[in-house]
Amino acid sequence: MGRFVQFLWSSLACGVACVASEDCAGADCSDASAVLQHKTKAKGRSTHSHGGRECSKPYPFIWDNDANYDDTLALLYLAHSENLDWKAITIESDGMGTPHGGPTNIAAAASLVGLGDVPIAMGGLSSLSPIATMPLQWRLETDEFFERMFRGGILDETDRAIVDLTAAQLIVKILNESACPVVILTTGPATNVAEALDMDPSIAGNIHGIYMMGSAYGVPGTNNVYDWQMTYNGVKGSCTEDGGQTYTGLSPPLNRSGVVSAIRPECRGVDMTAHGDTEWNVFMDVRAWHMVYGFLKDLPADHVYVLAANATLNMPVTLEEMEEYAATLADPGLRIFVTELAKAFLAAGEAKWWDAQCAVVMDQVLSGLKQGVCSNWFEDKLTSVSLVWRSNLTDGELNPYGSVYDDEDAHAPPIDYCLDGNVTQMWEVYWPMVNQTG
Ligand SMILES: [Ca+2]
Repeated sequence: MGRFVQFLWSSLACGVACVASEDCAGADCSDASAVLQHKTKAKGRSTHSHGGRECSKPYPFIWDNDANYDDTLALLYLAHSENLDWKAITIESDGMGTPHGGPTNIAAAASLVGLGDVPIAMGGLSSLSPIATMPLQWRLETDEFFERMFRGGILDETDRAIVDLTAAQLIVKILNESACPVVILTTGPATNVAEALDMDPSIAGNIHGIYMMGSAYGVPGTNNVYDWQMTYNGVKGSCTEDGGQTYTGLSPPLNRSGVVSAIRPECRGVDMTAHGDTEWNVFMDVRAWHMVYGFLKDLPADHVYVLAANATLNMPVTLEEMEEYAATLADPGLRIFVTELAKAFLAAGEAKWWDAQCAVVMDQVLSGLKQGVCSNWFEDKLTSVSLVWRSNLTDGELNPYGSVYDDEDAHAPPIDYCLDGNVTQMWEVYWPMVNQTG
C-alpha cells in the first residue's frame, strides 16, 4: 500500500479526534530532514498543552533500542514516518548491541537515512536484573557487520550525534521539557525507560503513548528464550550465575564430572527451551519491564501498547525475500545494506522482523490504523510481569520468571497487546516507506 493510499485510508479511518498530518504542513515538518529542525520548545511541565496546533502531528518521539539487526530495520522505516518529530535515540547497552558499538552503529545508520542530527545517548552498562545477555559472540558479530559496511563505504563512521547525558537523563529531560506529550518506542530490554521513570516518575504524565516490543503474553508456547542461545561454539556465557559473559572465548568452564563447578548447565540450571515462558527483551531485564509497568500504572487506556512474540511468528527474515525487496530500492547503498544485514542477522540464529513490525504497528496506530500490520489486539489487559525464578521444575512446568500474565490486581496500566501480524500488509507498508515511494 502506497503512502498516498495509506493517507486516504487514514483519513477515512480517523475520527474528529484524530489530527491529520496536514496540520503540520509547511517547511517545519513536511519531511524527515525538516522535522529535525522542528525543535521541542522548552516550556515547563505546567505548560503541557495537549490540545491546539502545537500538539498535533508530528509527535515528539524517542526511540529506545538495543541496536540489533531488527532495530536497524525498524529505523529504515521510522526515518520516513510523517508521524514523528525525532527528539532522541537512546541505546540499551544490555541487549544485542555492544555498549561501545551499538551507539555508533545506530548513529551511522541514522545518518544514512537523514537522521544524523538526532541526539543519541548511551545506556547504562548493566541490566537492572542481570541474568542473561545475548551471546557475546553474536554481539561482536553485529559490530563486525557494521564495520564491513564502514569499510565498504556503505555507512560513514560517526560519533557526532552522541551526547554526554545518559539515556535515562536524556529521556527525563525531553519529557520534562516537551510542550507536547511524547511518543516512546522501546525495542530492547526497556532498561533505559525504567531508569528514566525511576529518576523522575512524573514524566509518565507527559507520555502520549509507549510502544514496547516483547513478552510471550497471550499465546501459550511462544517462549523464544532457548537453551541453545546460551552457548556459542560450545562455550557457555550468555546465562551464567552472575549474568556476565566472563567465559565466552575460553574453554567451557563447566566441570560436569568434578565436585566443584563454576556454573550450572543451561540457564542457572534451567533448560529455558523446555521451561521458559518469556521473550528476550523481557528476559534480559525483567525488573525493567516490571518497573515500567508499575511507574505507568496510572496511565489510562490507549497509552501502552506491547507487541508480543506471537505477532511476529509468521514474519521470519529470509535472504530470498530480502534480496527480492532490496532489488526494488532506488538507493544502491541501501540495497547492499539491507541484503548484507539480512545475511548477518540470519547468521545469528533465529531472525524475525520483531522490532520493525513493532515500528510499523506504532506508526499505524498513530495514523489511526490500529487494525493493520497488527491484525489481532487483546485490549485493555491488566497484566503483571513475574519476577519469580524457579530452578526445580517438573516436566512441563514453566519457570515463571519473565512471564507476563493476566492479573486483576496488576500494578500496571491497561495494556493493548498485539498478538498476530498481517505479513502481506507488512511488506506493502514497510518497503515503499523505506524506499520513500510510499
Ligand atoms: Ca531490539
